[in-house]
Amino acid sequence: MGRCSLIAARSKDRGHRGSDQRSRPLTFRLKFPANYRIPAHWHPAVERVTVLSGTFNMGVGDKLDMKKSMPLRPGSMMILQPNTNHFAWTKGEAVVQLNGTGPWGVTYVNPADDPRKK
Ligand SMILES: [Cu+2]
Repeated sequence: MGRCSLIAARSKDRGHRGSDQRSRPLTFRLKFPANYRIPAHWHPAVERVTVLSGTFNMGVGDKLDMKKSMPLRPGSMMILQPNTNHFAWTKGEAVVQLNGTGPWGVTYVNPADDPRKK
């Protein structure tokens, strides 16, 4: 599996990997390679996801389930309330913009899925 790369932001990929304790608006633009998986996780604040290119498949639930996801195409948006377990995956490359507000963080439902521990 390739790596998700951050295209534009002031910090490293904190969208799905790290945290930011400051209270401020955050924007991350991320490029996901084909066949990428983001295991189920949640954030402490609202996450607004806008797809810029490609198809980004997202779903809500405690476990990544490709059958329970929705394909989001360029221009589509998904808004997730705080503490909502969600997951995503790609088949082809996709570029996505995340907007959130700090304090920001990511908690994986299954701690073993946490890429920061790998
Ligand atoms: Cu998320």
